[in-house]
Amino acid sequence: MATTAQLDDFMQGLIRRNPGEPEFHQAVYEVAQHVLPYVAANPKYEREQIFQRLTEPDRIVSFRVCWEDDKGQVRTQRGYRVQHSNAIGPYKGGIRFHDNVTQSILKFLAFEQTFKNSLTGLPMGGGKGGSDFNPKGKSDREIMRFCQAFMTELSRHIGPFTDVPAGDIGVGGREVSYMFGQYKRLVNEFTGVLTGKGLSYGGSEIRTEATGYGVVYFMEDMLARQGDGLKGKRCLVSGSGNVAQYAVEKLIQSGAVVLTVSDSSGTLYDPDGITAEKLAHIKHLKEVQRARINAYLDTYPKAEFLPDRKPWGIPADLAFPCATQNEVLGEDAQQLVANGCRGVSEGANMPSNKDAIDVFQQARILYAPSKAANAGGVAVSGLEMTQNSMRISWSRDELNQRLRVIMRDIHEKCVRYGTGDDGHVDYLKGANIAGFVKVADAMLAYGIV
Ligand code: NDP
Ligand code: 2IT
Repeated sequence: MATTAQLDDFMQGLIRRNPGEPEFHQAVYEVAQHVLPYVAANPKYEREQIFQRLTEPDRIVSFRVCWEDDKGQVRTQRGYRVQHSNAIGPYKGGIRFHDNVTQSILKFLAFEQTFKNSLTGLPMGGGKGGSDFNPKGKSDREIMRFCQAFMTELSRHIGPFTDVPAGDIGVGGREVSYMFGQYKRLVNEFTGVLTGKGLSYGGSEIRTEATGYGVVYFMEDMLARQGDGLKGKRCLVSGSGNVAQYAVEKLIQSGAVVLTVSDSSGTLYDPDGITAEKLAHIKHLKEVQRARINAYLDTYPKAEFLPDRKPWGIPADLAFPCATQNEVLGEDAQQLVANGCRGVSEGANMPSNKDAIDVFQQARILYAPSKAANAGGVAVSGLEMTQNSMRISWSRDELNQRLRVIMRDIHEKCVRYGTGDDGHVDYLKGANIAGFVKVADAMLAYGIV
């Protein structure tokens, strides 16, 4: 068995080889703590150094992106694509536009994506890309020019059998469409090279909803295993973008009471609960007006805005972090647990830091890690690829049912690999090992490549 000393040694080597990349170290540690002991008990993986090889991305492309703003000024940004592993399918994963994007963040996201995509059961490898471009306050034309400039270089590195990007923070339907339009112009091919496209040009029903819906489906399955359900549960959601909006939608449909959403300026607390009508207003504020979340108060003045605060201090039964990495720290987790929170399902990637996860696990509450809970988005991206290859479009019902089944399968895989002797399920351990095994077996079959 791998010991704490072996884990420490392994991490020291990783940190030495990847200096100044704390998010990448954090993501690898989270997986290594479970996969190293598993590998030690399964020597075929150890002999072939499978996990060590998986901590080195296949390649990282980094490039200059120049564009012109509305004032005619030249702007220079950095673009990246981290192609982490194509062991079980073409590289697949989103593109993030946010001013805090670094190589470390994209390496952590690409690493996580490989395990997540494996869990979906679909043939997709892992990758992630993005830029330190800040889309906030930019005009529509500026967004278009940036997306075109970004794709002009990225187009050399992607393709429907090579690498299929999609959206992530700061990249939604509008940005995917500008990038798809530019790829089509450059390559002169109409092909499923991006997912999250518009419905009239190769996009899939349910892709917009998939991540948020899946996060709630996963919570539903965890609760059902304990003979419980979502009805009447008070829920905290962070973020107010794509994932948060559709998590809120599914929670409302399931009879839960959603008390919060948030953005980087603070938390909106609506003690009466966010209804379907209020959610429609949030979608309008965020997608059409591109306003800040506190604009909600202009229409619903009984709600409260808590500037610079996260939702985690408000008493509730369940929490759904759907904004960004490391948004739930140890003290946040302690507050949640002290207030009686019984379950956490992660919509964002790596929203809980190590201290927070320790708190959840010691309290033995239901904790669904992002690579399992938010896999619904990339799963429906995989179904978009299938539909593009077959040149057909499945119906909304068909896709929602497929999403539901995929989320249930992921839950079962986590239970299979994560159940301890006392019957308690460690969903993080289950997701890490189940995600690893499929990729590892493919790598074993290929030999040393
Ligand atoms: P959006 O850009 O649609 O929304 C992001 C939301 O998170 C906004 O409300 C934003 O607020 C908030 N946010 C972003 N960065 C920060 C920050 N540094 N601090 C506080 N709040 C922040 O992105 P998505 O909803 O698509 O993505 C949200 C999370 O879900 C990310 O972690 C992403 O990786 C993950 N995810 C997304 C999937 C998808 O299909 N889109 C699939 C799986 C995971 P503000 O506007 O103020 O920045
Ligand atoms: O983190 C994620 O899984 C995503 N941003 C979605 C990736 C995708 O290819 O749909």
